[in-house]
Amino acid sequence: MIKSPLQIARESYSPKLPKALNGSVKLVDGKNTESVADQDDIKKLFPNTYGMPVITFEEGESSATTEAIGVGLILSGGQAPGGHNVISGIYDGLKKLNPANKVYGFLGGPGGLVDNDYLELTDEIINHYRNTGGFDIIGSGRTKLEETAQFDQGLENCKALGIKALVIIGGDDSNTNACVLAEYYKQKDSGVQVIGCPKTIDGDLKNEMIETSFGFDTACKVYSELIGNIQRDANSAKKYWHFIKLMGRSASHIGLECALQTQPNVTIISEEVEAKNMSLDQVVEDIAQVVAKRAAKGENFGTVLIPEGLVEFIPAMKKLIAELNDLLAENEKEVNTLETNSEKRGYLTAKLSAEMAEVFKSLPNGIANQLMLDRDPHGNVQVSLIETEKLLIDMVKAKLKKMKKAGEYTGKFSSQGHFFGYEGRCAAPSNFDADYCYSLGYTASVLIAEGKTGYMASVRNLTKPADQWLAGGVPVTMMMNMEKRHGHMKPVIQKALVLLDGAPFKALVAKREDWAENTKYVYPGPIQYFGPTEVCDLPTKTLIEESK
Ligand code: FBP
Repeated sequence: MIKSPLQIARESYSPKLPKALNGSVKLVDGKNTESVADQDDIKKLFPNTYGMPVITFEEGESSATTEAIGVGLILSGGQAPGGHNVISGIYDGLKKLNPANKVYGFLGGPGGLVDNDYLELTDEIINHYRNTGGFDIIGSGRTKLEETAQFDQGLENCKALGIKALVIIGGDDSNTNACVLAEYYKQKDSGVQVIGCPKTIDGDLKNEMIETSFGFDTACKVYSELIGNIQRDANSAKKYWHFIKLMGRSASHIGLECALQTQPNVTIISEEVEAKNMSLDQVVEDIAQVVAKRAAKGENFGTVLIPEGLVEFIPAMKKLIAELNDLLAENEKEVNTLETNSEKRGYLTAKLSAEMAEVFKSLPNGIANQLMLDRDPHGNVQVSLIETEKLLIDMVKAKLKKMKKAGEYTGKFSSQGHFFGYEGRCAAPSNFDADYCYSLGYTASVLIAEGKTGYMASVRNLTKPADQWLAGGVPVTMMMNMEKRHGHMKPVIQKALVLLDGAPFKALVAKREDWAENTKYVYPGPIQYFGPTEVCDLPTKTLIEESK
């Protein structure tokens, strides 16, 4: 492996741990828990793992097993900065308990467990990956574990390797699967535990016990650096409006965090669009008004941040996508036999409700085709493939043309479209993510050694210095509710969307009119790994606002 000087320097960074994890750890049980909603359904589906207490770690006498065990790790879903530190935290935690403990990484995501494709992790391997970005140590994948046959095959493979626990490092869907697996293995009395770790740059796996998912901090810092650079370019050349779509799937947490870091002219928050029942045309109108106001001051440039899930939140589009999801699930074979997009569109239009057929017919070809693309294995529309930034540019251009004719706009509109997503998912983790991920991994190793299953590793109090962080475990069933997936009601971890009465959104609302008309850009610059703590160790603005 050829290493950059930064990578070599970062290898020797020692991630910080919460105080309770530095020595012997005592587990303290809290109250028994309930799921966030649909308690009766969830309880019935998870009779063996429902209602367990929240666990907090304290310094004190440990009751962990020191008998040598094997542990299997799975990276699941999209990459997020810090995954390698979760793995090194688990590895170090387990080796500290007993150097004879063995750690296996299943290759290429959950599929590796079923296919028995694995790598035994050693000091030599781990040391090359400490504090680095990416998931390339073992790779990731989106295979959904849902069939009993997959669970049984996985169990057989674990038994053959002497694996007593699996750690699934993933987002809400992967941790839902982890919980289903934990329940199944417990019900079978199989002796294999399953622990989850909260990963996703999207920031939508969070609740009172999980303050943030790992990777969100670094990814937002990378995007904010890029947005800042673009804003500095815009403010220098003064000739382009930049429309920047940001990853994040459904939730707008990334867009909101980047807005708080960079102060762009327009920030669209999907959750607000839905709450205000806005049409696409109204979203376009709002942007065009800002363009016109700035043009009146001679400022024919600006930035617009667009969450990638926007189309799913425009009420008419949301209804259309829900109908299309069901139709595509029910008629998968027939749809796949159709060759062209226009045949598919005709076939689906005939099956849609009359109201939605009209909406579908009114869409430009590009976006209609994108809405018909295959869903991911969890039934989600692949919003990263929908070119919303281009759609909005075209619509704003058309609106400004009309405004010009009506004498309401006199400026010049030149635009550039961008999409930031993959640029941030494998960045070298910030100090925050390096420490947080290592702590999550170490926490998972303690939960395993204490014989727990159906828990997610939790590290809280994150705006404080790392030694004051609180580590422990949260039962995954506590985060669940029932939702429609692939046309059926399923138990899933409730997705955390941007709360319109939450402090981060309110912080945006308080400033956005000023930022719209006036140029108040902030240029955050690149992530700093070495230097003063007020530059290098800052958590996200979202966490800071939420902790006030
Ligand atoms: P996870 O939810 O698995 O962490 O993935 C997040 C994400 O990066 C989304 O923001 C994005 O919509 C999606 O993955 C892209 O998926 P893919 O990597 O399959 O293109």
